[in-house]
Amino acid sequence: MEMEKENVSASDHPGARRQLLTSGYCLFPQVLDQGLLEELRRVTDALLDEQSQADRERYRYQGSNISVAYQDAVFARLFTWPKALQALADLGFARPKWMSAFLLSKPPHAPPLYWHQDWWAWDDPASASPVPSQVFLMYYLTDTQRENGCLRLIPGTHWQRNPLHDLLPAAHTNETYEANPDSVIFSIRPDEVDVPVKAGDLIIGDARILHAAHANQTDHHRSLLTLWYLPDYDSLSDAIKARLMLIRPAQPPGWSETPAGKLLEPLIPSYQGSAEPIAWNRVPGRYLVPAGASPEIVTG
Ligand SMILES: O=C(O)CCC(=O)C(=O)O
Repeated sequence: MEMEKENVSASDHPGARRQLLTSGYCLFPQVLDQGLLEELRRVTDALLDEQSQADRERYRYQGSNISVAYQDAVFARLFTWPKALQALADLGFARPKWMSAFLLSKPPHAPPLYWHQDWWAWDDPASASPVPSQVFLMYYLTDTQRENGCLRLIPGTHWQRNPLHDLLPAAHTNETYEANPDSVIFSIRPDEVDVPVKAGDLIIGDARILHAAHANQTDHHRSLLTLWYLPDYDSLSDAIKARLMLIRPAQPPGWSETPAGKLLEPLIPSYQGSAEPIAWNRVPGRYLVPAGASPEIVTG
């Protein structure tokens, strides 16, 4: 029995859900295969070539901020990748919906990405739940380490207040895009951890967690696909569902009839009700637990 336990991968491990709930992220090694990785590198490199100079400048801290959805059928394969959906199911999320995805690619010698969190419905009581309402699935297309801009995060900040919360402006606003490189939003934090990965590993994280990325000090670009999912869509409030209908990527005409469209269709969220969309609020507020509380508050 013990032997079996030692051989299980992170994706089978019951500890992965506990880690997601208490620390705010977990790692599933080698989820993408080489063929898909190569196709993704080819398609994303072409998208990067098409970027305008204005976008390169505006998103210099992200490296790029390109919404990816319907440009190429490979993305529908990625969003519905069975090993990733299995990882979500192993975490207890058997009926997820896909929300959006972005290509963040740091060119050679690019600056760090600022600290931020990505949840946007902080007025909804679900913001206090130990279970995430929204998760990222991050796939780096190259191996990462500190030198080429790996992910950094502050464990536990998805449920617990941290001194950094008081220092950050709302994420992804002009204040962050135009921040000075010596701003506190780029600071080294005492409680941060690096999350280096191999290409094709999958990091699943809570949208509420504080995270950032190191500078890319190498001569090679470092690409990341961040996919956003609603892990338990049915449980979301109508106000959140109504807002999601306003922000989802627009499908090109006829796309739902294509093989890629049919593949992705079961993961597309829908809402026919008449609720008022919840306000867009990226500032974490009363639903975070004060610093000093025990993680038992999360797992019970
Ligand atoms: O570039 C990175 O490594 C982090 C990207 C990120 O913060 C995000 O996608 O929300």
